[in-house]
Amino acid sequence: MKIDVLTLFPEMFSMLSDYGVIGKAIDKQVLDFSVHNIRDYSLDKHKSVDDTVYGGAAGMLMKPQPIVSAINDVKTKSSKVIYLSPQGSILTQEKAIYLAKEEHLVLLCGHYEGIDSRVTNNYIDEEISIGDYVLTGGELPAMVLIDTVVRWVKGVLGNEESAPSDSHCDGLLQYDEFTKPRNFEGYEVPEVLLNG
Ligand code: 21W
Repeated sequence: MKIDVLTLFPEMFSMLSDYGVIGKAIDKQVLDFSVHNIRDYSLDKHKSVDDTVYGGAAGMLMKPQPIVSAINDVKTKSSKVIYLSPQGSILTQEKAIYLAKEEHLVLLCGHYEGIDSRVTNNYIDEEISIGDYVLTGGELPAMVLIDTVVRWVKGVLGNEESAPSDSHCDGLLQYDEFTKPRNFEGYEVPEVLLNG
């Protein structure tokens, strides 16, 4: 799978590529991962990426030119372009499994008050939110999406198959789990679990 991230804060993504399961997937070349700074695509003499909102609303919006130039630079016929947006449909396990089947994801991270609607209306295949709370940008949501999608890609987890199909429930099962020691500060592991 190939993933390209478009963001104003590319450094934030080093925590994904430098550690853990995602870092290993990149090392194993199961995941081809690149991050692009939207500011590098600004044709403006000050490399500006935002501007005021028509109609007098407060705040700033990301302007279309740098974003669309960045999308056009990375996308191919087989790309799915996703905008991480508070207005998007909420990311679910089912959605993650479906996205893991895609060849190429382009993830656009917004900042300020969002992006010009001509971008969302004409250059984006899908808008995804990670939940009903307000963040300051799309970078953390993009990392959440990558983390949950990539573990469904074949070869990413230790075993050759992808995450087991019932793992939807695995982490949510309602039984307690214990490791050593058998007695921790007076708290015992239940007797029934000690043999077998
Ligand atoms: C928050 C962007 C609020 C825009 C003009 C004035 C991506 C996110 C985000 C953010 C607004 C996700 C508007 C869960 C999130 C994200 C930053 C307000 C309306 N336009 N999932 N006001 N929560 N958040 N836009 O915040 O970019 S996925």
